[in-house]
Amino acid sequence: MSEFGLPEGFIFGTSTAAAQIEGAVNVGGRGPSIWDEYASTHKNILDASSPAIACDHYNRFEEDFDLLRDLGGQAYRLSIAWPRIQPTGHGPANPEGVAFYHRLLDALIERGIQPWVTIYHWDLPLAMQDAGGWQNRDTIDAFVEYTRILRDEYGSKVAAWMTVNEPVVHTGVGHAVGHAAPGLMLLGSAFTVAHHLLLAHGRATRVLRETLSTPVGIVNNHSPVEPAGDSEKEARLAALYNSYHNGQFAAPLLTGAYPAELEELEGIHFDVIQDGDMDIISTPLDFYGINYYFPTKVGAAPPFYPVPFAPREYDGVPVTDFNWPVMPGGLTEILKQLKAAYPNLPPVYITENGCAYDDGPGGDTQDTRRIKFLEQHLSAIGDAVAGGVDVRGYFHWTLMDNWEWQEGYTKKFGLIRMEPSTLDRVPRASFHRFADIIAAHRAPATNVPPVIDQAPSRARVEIP
Ligand code: GCO
Repeated sequence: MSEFGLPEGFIFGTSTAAAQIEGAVNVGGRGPSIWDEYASTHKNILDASSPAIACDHYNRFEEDFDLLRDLGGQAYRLSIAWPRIQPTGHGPANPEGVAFYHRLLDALIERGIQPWVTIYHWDLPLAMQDAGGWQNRDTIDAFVEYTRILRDEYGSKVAAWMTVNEPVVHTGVGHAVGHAAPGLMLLGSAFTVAHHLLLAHGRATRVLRETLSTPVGIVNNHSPVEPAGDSEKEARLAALYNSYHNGQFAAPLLTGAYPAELEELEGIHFDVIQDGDMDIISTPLDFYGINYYFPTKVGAAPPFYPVPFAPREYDGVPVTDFNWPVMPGGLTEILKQLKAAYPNLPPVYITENGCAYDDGPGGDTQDTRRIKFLEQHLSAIGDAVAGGVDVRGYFHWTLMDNWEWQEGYTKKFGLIRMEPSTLDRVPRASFHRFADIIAAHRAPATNVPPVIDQAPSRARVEIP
């Protein structure tokens, strides 16, 4: 047991996504993705930046992985950009893209770091979107082909596979309300997208297992939900939001059925589900990835709102630069809730957790808030472990400040400060604190009193 109540064998790492760090969008035969398009056409990025450079990790990954080695974690979660492997989402693999990820994986392995690979972290090839994207069931077949390429190329190098990242955010923010790529406002009918992403997950899982015995999981964003007040109406809205945010993804994966009450939401119809789909979606998982950032308080929506519920702020709770409440207890709570709701929950890894804080001039140069956030969330995991949840690892979001989607470079989530104008990397105090936590956890326990051997040992006998 560590300082935070984390079990022996618990692994530590950091988590990143291709579109947020790689840059080099026109290099090596990569095709455009929906995020390149969203950032350029829709002018929807807070600081008008784009993923074109991001952290230039494409050219600097050796330097970044040296820092990762200094951090000392056992594992690193990265994503592969589909448009680098198949520029249009179809057809033969692009040799330069394939070679790039071989170099990347080799560089990790050489440094003794396990590569944990996300197959899809939201960067759909743009040509696929033009053909209907995730609303089109054919995209699932294309995803399976893409997965087969990754399996055959990288199967011997990858330590764990994660099929899809946060389908709830990609569906809700990207396809229901249009605040992220591909910028569609399908409202309830975005349920088709959710269903297709889950099916893509299930089919990819089966394809990986045809030839590999590597663990396979999915990554879901989860948030415990509470009602804003104690009326029956508010309790009902909170339950409905819980079904939308958590149940819509956990239930089909772990029980083979969507929560029935989802159909109460306008536009959600289960008639997109075809025979056999739920069996594929509920293909058993080797592990379950959870991204946790904050809990959600839910009240009634104002008039003309497309859904009946709306989030409420927490009073008197500190917030990050993203205005997200810092509530580590929510992590313990959601872990316990998921375990109670799904007794067959496989071993859990926290695949993302982190906070945006600027430590620039005038900011928190000691990085104390990020350190506290990290420590409190590790303790929250320890509490869940003590409560019987099998949590086996923690990936901090994220290694270095990156291109934070619609927020551009304005939100600083990194253990390493990355200056967009110079691309310089400078580890923050939280990097050093995390390195110490990892080292202490990995080192053999030194605070255990030595066992006193009652029987005279040979050495003792030999002493004159
Ligand atoms: C996610 C997002 C990350 C974000 C992070 C901070 O998986 O949640 O994929 O890419 O950068 O959540 O907002």
